[in-house]
Amino acid sequence: MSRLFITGTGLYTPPQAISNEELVAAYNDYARLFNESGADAIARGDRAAAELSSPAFIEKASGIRSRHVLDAGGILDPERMRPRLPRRGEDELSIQAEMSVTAAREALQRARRTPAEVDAVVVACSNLQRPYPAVAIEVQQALGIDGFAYDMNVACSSATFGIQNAADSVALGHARAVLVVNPEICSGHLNFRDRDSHFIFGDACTAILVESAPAEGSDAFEILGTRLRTVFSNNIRNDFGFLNPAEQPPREAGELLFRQNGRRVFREVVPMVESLILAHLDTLGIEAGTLRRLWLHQANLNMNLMIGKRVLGHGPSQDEAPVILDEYANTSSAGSIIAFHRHHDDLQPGDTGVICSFGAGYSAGSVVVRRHPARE
Ligand code: CO8
Repeated sequence: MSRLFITGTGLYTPPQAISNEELVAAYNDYARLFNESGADAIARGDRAAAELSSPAFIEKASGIRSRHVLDAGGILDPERMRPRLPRRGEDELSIQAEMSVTAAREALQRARRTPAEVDAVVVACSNLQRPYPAVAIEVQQALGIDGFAYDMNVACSSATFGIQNAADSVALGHARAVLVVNPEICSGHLNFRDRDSHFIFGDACTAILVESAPAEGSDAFEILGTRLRTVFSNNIRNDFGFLNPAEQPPREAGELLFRQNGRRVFREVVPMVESLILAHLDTLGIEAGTLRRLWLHQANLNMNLMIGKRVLGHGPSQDEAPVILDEYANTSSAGSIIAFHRHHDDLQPGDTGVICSFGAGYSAGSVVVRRHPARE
């Protein structure tokens, strides 16, 4: 069996950001307008009043302080509450392809590789802006890669599932190197009028290069193993899809956006992730106590502290399980990769860690990596 490596990662961060305070001010303006316009119905008991949101609740419940987004103006407009994205022509690069190309170029540069040395592109993310032609093929063309490309979606676990696909392709000799990219535009799929979830997500794109032999001076981590798990659940769901216009009766607008039962997700996913990581480490003969770092999916700070404690046996420090959701919020599949991208330079040759995603499906993925010795 050939050895497999993550040899470079990249990150695209949208320049615009929204703080909790700005987001809540816009939401509360919307809620007041909603209550004023429906005052009679609310007084009759025919309609529930919209309750106000609070920055203190958001930070305490989730650990989120801010989020990067493609367009703050549209989201913060209480009459609109969704991003305003200029429509692009067929002769222009699509938004997701543009984000992907930026992140992918950084991953290639860190891996000391050129597009000519890559044979495949996998775009793996929660939401694709169109079904076809695949965004991955557009990225392949924009980068000048000769080979094959495809899109895939496993919600928040798309990146780890994509890494396993890439590792399999390299191990089987179908590609010398595979680029996995995760262009997450969560703001397009979030209901900014829903007080329970309006604060959860942000936008970003990550890229990962997987190959069988690192180039000299690359940023390499050996993949010791990957393990995936899925268990069906309706607790995180959206029903946006091509059959919507055909369905009778039509769905409510809110059903075509993200919705979840956050408490149940928290309760059910924590033990699923704990057992996935511990069983995976056991198979590889690695003691959890020897792990140098956990790069966990970034959905909720309290969730990550609990998973870290159950895996490591003690509450994890920021050094042991870095948190990026204070700045980025939940960026779906990009979250654990942003944590890895931002927090791996200090690892020493031989240090071992776990990249772990979890989310809708339910889905969870564990990628155990070890810092490769060859490094400038
Ligand atoms: N401001 C003030 N108060 C609020 C607010 C608010 N914004 N929202 C809720 N409250 C109130 C509630 O009304 C409730 O009040 P009361 O106690 O009087 O009933 C109280 O605060 C507590 O509410 P909750 O029980 O809902 O609060 P929690 O402590 O459970 O925190 C969280 C809510 C933060 C959502 C938490 O449950 C959580 O993060 N759970 C984990 C969820 C998770 O991991 N989800 C993964 C989803 S991501 C994924 O899989 C990708 C999907 C695809 C991408 C989609 C792109 C958009």
